Amino acid sequence: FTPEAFSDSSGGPLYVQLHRRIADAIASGRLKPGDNLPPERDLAAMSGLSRVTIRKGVEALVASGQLVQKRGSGTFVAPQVERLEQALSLLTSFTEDMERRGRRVESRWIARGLQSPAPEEVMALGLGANDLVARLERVRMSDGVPLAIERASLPATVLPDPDAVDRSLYALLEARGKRPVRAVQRISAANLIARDADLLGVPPGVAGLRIERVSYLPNGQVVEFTRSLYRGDAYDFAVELKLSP
Ligand code: 16G
Repeated sequence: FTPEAFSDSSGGPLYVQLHRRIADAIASGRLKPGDNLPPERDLAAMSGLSRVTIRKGVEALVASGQLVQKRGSGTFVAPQVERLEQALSLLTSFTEDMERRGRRVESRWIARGLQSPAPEEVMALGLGANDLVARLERVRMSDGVPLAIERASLPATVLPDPDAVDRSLYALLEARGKRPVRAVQRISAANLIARDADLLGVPPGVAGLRIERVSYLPNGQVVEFTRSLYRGDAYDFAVELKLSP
């Protein structure tokens, strides 16, 4: 961060140059997760840039999740999560996916109970006018790291007692002979709004993946309509493709 490193002409706005230098230092490992960034005034003295420029560059890195600011103790390189590769062709549960990797599974309950369904739940679950829906809302975590927010809706006929779900919904359904055997899943991009970002411990606006799963019993009855938000920095989804015969 010497004054020579920042040129007025070639590299675009100065705060963008600063942003790029810090991002490069993180990518190359010269700055490591948990490292404390020097205070704004020291960075200004080292680089010859104004404090306003430093602040702008740092704020952009906080917004993109590469730096975190802790009140009273400064700015740090954000902890990195290990990316998980998740196969898309198997109908597995979060608990199974994590246990297969030898990871600890935890969930934080946000809400659960029997309620009147919203229009999209009526549609997805094929409910009648007076039917109830069991809602399970959890933050799914592994080894202490929040990975996804999951909002599952099931017909009350399938799950009349949402409080019976302990660790694994699929384990409970399996024990009752109601484990789904087929599902349709849709994945799309989403920027995480403040509330969801907060639940996942990431800055608002960062990239997430919205996943919708509708699962079926062998007789075609819908078991669950689950809407999840996965951290974009934690998942790679993989699927094997074959040439059609
Ligand atoms: C997975 C499923 C979710 C299912 C849950 C059950 C996706 C996108 N979602 O997270 O639909 O309800 O597993 O997990 O894969 P559990 O058995 O651990 O409660």
